[in-house]
Amino acid sequence: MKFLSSLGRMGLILVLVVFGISSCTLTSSFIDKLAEDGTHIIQIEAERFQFIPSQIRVRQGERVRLIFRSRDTTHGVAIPEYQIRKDIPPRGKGETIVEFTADKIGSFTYRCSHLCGAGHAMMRGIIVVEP
Ligand SMILES: [Cu+2]
Repeated sequence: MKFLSSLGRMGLILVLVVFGISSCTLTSSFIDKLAEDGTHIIQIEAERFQFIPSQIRVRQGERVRLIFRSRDTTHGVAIPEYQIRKDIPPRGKGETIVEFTADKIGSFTYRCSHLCGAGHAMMRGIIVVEP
């Protein structure tokens, strides 16, 4: 019994360590940095039917540059709060850059604006603008 519970505890620790490592490598493989001029540059990948990362954080007043790349087919990005709507070319055909100044605090949903398949309507992401 004692042996089993310690085995369970080790398993739990192992899961936490593996999960921690994989989530670290996931986030570190994406660009999220400040350029010399202060522009907040974030790279987002699009695939059926999600944006990765699905949530990004910026500060109010920041100039934000989002670089979208597709992992599969043509997608799109629409951010109604900033009057942005652009297509994202298919994998290997380039990237789509959108820029705006995050002047409003809050959480804003952006979505895919190019019909990409059955889950298209669920393809969304969140931009959190923090004070
Ligand atoms: Cu879509």
